[in-house]
Amino acid sequence: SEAGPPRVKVPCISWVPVLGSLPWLRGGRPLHLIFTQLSYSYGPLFALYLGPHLTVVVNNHQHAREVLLLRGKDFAGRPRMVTTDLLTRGGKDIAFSDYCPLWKSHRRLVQNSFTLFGEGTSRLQDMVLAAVDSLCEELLSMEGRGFDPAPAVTRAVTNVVCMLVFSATYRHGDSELQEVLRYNDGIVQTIAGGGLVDIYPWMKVFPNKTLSKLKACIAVRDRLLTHKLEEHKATLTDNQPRDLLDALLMGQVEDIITEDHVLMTAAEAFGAGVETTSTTLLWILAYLLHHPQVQERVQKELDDHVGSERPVRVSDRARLTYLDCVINEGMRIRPVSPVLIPHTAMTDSSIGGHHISRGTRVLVNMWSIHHDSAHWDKPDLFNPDRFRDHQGQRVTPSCFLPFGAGPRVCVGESLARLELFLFLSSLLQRMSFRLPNGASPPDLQGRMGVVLQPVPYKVVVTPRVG
Ligand code: HEM
Ligand code: PLO
Repeated sequence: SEAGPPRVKVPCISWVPVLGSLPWLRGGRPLHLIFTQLSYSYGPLFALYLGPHLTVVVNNHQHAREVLLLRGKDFAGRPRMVTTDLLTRGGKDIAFSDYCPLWKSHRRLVQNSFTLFGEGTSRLQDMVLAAVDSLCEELLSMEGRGFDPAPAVTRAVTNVVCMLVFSATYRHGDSELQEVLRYNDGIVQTIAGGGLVDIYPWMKVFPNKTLSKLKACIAVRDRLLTHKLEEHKATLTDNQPRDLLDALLMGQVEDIITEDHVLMTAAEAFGAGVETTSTTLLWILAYLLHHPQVQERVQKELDDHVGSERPVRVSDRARLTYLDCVINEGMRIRPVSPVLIPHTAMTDSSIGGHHISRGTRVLVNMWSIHHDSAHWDKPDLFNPDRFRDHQGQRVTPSCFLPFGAGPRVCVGESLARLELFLFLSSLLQRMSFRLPNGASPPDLQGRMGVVLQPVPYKVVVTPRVG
């Protein structure tokens, strides 16, 4: 029988006032790597002070399951952070809003709106396929030359999100699209240098360049989105919603969800939709350059099940199991969000029998869970086959959680998976990627911005003759 609440405390790394444990963290390296290193000496569950904030770091998957699923509600809070408060008007979005009844209905509304466009209709597929077509055209026009695929990929993914959120279709070089790309880039550069963990909350008291650039980019974003919102309000009918913005406006039945919330949701779907998906695609391409035989196997699978006469469709997904494994392996080995978004304890609770008091920040280090050698054979090796069994059936290990889990699980997971599938299958059906002559393969360390991204690299594209 249990003898009351657990009293055992989580082992804590040394700390000093103001700086917290910072002097004990070998600076310069990304936090997920520092945490993984610390877990070797302190054990998989340890605490530290990030600035003034008591933070517990979870490095093993049983503990992660307690935090995200078993006691998901206890840990469903979000801390306030200086930059994300600016970004979301004090948490009027989904990702950075604290847990409360309003957030719950807001999140449900967004989820329903996604379902409306995502799984339910073929419209999303058509949108993605249109964007993929022009991406392929653009990439193939570079034939023979080495180039960085990032700008074209980002533009294509941005186009999909623009269609999804406010029905805009842009032609190459459109000035509004350029504006979107520019402000988004500015936010990405300024919002978080080393992940979304606010180690320096005192930053806000000093006027600084980064913060003013962030504010300027947010102002551009808000002007553009407010314009879209007004247009949508003026042309809204009782018919089918045309896009996410319509769906949000129509779902605004009770006025607890304000226009600010609608605006912040659109902005977030945007940011989340672009950064994560394009970065994941670029990681997978980088790994394919390192492992040409994996690319060949995907192409063989495409030839066997789809051929070259017609575009790949969502309905092909069930048969293209190897491609699915490649996507999963990419998200395992390089999770774009290696410590998820910080969680906070809403009440006194526990992890692994250790006491956690209310208000404690909790970081789930998905990086160390995805590289845990107790659960993965040679975790540093890119090996898509680990997601299939001997009969070629898909397997999903329980220590694989690139989208998180529980009450805070990513709301865009099925949209993201659909995009990753359609983009990669269409690209590899029509072209092959290789290194430019004499170039060394891409650096796989990556660098930590708002997401973990690959260092820019170059590819050469050759058309596949069908
Ligand atoms: C949250 C991963 C794509 C919207 C998250 C979280 C992760 C994640 C790890 C945090 C979970 C947590 O804090 O416990 C990914 C990955 C993606 C992806 C790997 C693509 C490969 C998308 C897309 C959208 C989206 C396409 C929307 C269009 C969101 C939102 C949240 C979120 C709104 C916040 C949920 C909440 O706090 O309640 N995602 N995501 N994501 N994601 Fe994604
Ligand atoms: C990316 C830059 C955009 O301009 C604003 C934005 C909104 C939502 C954020 C996203 C940024 C980065 C990736 C995030 C996403 C919410 C969920 C997603 C943090 C900051 C992940 C990977 O967790």
